[in-house]
Amino acid sequence: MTLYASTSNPGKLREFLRACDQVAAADLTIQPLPGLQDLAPPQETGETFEENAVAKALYYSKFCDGCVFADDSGLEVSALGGAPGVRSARYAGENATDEENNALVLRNLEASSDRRARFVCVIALALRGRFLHTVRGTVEGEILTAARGANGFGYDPLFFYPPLKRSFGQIGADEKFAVSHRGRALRSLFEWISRSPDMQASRFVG
Ligand code: ITT
Repeated sequence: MTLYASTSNPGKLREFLRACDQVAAADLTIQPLPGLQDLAPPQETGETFEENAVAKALYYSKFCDGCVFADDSGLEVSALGGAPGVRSARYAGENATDEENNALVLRNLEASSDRRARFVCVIALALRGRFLHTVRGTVEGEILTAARGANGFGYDPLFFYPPLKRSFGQIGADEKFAVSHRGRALRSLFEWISRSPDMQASRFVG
């Protein structure tokens, strides 16, 4: 069965495509949603990761015959009351770059000794406009006082992961996927699919 990844974020897509080899459940494979770059992106107006992930999955699944999934994810910083949260991609403004978003997080945390943060990833699965399931993955860490490393994307260079004593910007893609919010969510999704009789039925196979 092919699952189509509906994301416009190249960092997420890279992780999903590479992950597929790692998670490697029987006969499950991930491909980019064909033609996504020609579609207008859906509005992300939800107040939760779940709402946004479901809205994106439902929207994109209308343009495809197979199962489509969408990822809504972001960084929750304790001292910022959970911000940037669902606004992670647009924290410093509508078309903000990763560097601008990272700089704003550092600036807003300048006076804070509480550096606790978590990444959250919610993946929603849909088939031809019908909602199927969501899964959630999280990972706890700390916000550094300056970026470290150039791997990954988004807030990775600011996110220190204590068990590995390095930031997500300093670890490799496979190491990140083994512990990350996205890796956890995707593994849950694969488990759910492998346990779901409906998903095994041929009418769902894209
Ligand atoms: P799509 O909606 O098309 O998937 P997007 O980038 O707009 O792309 P989101 O609305 O879910 O996706 O925003 C997620 C933001 O959270 C992303 O742009 C990063 O800034 C941040 N983020 C999510 N996962 C991350 C990760 O693994 N590492 C670093 N930053 C991450």
